[in-house]
Order: sequence, then structure tokens, then C-alpha cells
Amino acid sequence: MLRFLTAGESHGPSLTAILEGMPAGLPLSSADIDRDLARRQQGYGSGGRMKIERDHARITAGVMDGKTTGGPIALVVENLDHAKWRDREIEPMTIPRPGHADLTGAVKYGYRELRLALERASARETTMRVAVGAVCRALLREFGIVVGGYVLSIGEVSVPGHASSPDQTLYQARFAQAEASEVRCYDEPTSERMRALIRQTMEDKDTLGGVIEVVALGVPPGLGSHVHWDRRLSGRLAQAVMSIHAVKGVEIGDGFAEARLPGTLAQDQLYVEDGAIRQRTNHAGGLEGGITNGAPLVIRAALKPIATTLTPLDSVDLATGQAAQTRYERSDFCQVPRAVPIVEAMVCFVLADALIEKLGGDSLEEMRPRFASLRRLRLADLPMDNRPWRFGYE
Ligand code: EPS
Repeated sequence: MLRFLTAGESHGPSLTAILEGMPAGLPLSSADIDRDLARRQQGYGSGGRMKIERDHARITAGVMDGKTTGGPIALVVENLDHAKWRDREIEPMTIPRPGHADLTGAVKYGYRELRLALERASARETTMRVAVGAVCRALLREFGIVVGGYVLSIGEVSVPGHASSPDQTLYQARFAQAEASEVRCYDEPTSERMRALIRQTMEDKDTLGGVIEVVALGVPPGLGSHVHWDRRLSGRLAQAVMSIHAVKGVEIGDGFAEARLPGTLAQDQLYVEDGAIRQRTNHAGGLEGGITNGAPLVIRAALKPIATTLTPLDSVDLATGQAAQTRYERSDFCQVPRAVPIVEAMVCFVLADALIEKLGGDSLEEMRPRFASLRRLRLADLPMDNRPWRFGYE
């Protein structure tokens, strides 16, 4: 339904995205996008590049007179750093950094200069994912769906006692608290410890990874499907989040903790309140059978530490065939706080896609009444035949 492409090198003139399949009539301005781009630029542990860039999205197609037309939306962000690279003679790069795409990019494409892999593999590309995600967020907002996130752990420092919850207001408060934290963590004492750990890691000339949780609130039940593997929303979300640079693990709800529980403790038991069916807990993270159930949708991403370390690592100089130490390239020390809006963006994209698929997506005007008539988890919406039946195959 909805698809996007990105293009651009980290130090090329600009980055481009095309988002195709957005319905007509959605109010949209570059300010909506720039807000999220600015969030991607902030976070304790960032490298020098973010002091150079002032990411701003120019909308060059698909939005006229402040509203989407239904045509492909084209977005362009200039790389201000390009001016420094444009006419410069660039040192050859022949020593791959373990964990980056230097080596695998070269083996795949036959590059005779490793920087060609670096330029496209760089997390600079996530600028355009965040821009696209901001457009998707604007669509979701029209239907009361809010997506936010925060950092759950950095290195060995984690928010104590954290688990998924069915309480939407709890998450709203966490989103706000995290935005006020330099490390984007909702728990203040943990924020302090994370900040101290990042500082120590910078002094130690090392890098740090961590875990991010993104939560979508107000998601209607019925997005995704159990009927086929590629329609399960859990799988679509996992693929989208796993595609983010440095993400090495994805979890839905309390997935990994549930694997250690007996079944009777792992399920979210149901009860009825005022004709509505509710879950007592939310270990499932808002997804059952690959379909949203209306509870907060919870997805976690584990990010490995960035591959570029100030402390050299053992490698091989491909030009000489000799053992060599990696050379430092400017990078982040801890990208995790800055990556929260990137995970949010990918979740916004998948949810916008699933919503358009559910409602039909030519125009906002057509989508609204369909959204209002969606079945909810209410007894009144779920009449049962309650009589014996047969398979009745021919
Ligand atoms: C990034 C821009 C890059 C890197 C970083 C993320 O810019 P530069 O290479 O000029 O410093 O700082 O990318 C990586 C961490 C990486 O490993 O490629 C950005 O805009 O987020």
C-alpha cells in the first residue's frame, strides 16, 4: 500500500526520499517533518557531525497548498557537510572496520575503495527514514494514534523493573519524561547513570549500545492478519525495525521474558468492563496472532555499539594484505538516544501502511467514516452464532 525509497550518500550533496501511497487531503508542512529531524539530531553521546548539520526537509512533490495530493511525496535534505568534501582529495580507505559494512560492501559490489560502502551504509540515511516517518506520523495523528519511545538500557545500565503495561496514560507520561532527558530515558535516576556511563565510555575511547522501546497508543484492533506469514503485523514491524543500522535484536512486548515463563503466567487474561473486553496485562505488546488487539503496541530494539571506535581494532589492510589497526572515522560514541525517533519512524511507517490497507487509502475524507465503523473489542461488536457446526468441505 505504502512504500518508500531513500537515496543519497552520507557526504554527498543531499538525501532524497519518495513516499508513495499517502492518501490525499492530509495537512502537511516541512515543520511537521523538521520537528522529528531535530529530535534525531539530539542525544548525549552524539558525534561531531550533528554540530554541522541543521536537517531541514524540503517537500518538492505531492503536497500542494499545505495538503497531500495522493501523488508521491518527494523530500530532500541537504548535507551541509558536503561543502567540505566536494573538492577535496580523499585519502584511500583500505582497512575495514569490523562490524561495519566496509568489508561486506566491498565483497558484494567489488569496490576498490572502502569509502564507497561507508557512504551509503552510514546511519546518515536514517535522516530520510525519520522524514518519511514524520509524514506517516501526521496521518496516524488524524486517527488519534500516537507513537513515542524511550531508551530502556545503555550498556549494563537499565531502567529497573520495566515491563509492558496495558495502561495508555503511563506511556504518555513516559514519552514526555524521556523527551526532557538528554539520554531519552523516562526514569531520572537511570538517566543520570546512563549519562555517566556514556561519559566514561567516551573517555575510554569506546562505544556503547542499548535497548529502545517504542510504543503506539490508540491503535485500533484489527491491523495485520493471522491468515498469512507476510501479513502478520508482528513480522512486518520486526523487519522494519531490524533494518535500522546497528539493530541486532527485536522484541514484541515482553517476548524474551515470556520465553522463561509458564504459559499460565505469560498470557494476558481477559475480563469484561462496561461491555468492553480488556486484558489484565500486556505481555503480548498489543499483538495477538499478528493482529493488533487495541492494547499499547510495544516493540523493542537492541542496538549494538557503533563499529567505529577511537580505540583501534584488529583488521587487515586490503591494499597490503598485512595485519593492520582500524583508523578512526568521525562517529557517535553512543547512538542509542538519537535512534529513538528512527525506531519510531519505522513503526509509524508500518502502522500507516497497515491502517491504509485496513481502511482503503485514497483520501482522508474516505478513511474517516471507515475508521469510525471499525469493530472494537466490545461484546456488541462480536455477536456469536453459539450453535454446533460442521466443516462442510466438498
Ligand atoms: C550520521 C552521520 C555520519 C555518522 C553517523 C551517523 O556522519 P559522519 O560520518 O560525517 O560523522 O556520524 O553514522 C554512523 C554512526 C556510521 O557508522 O556510519 C547521522 O546523520 O546520523
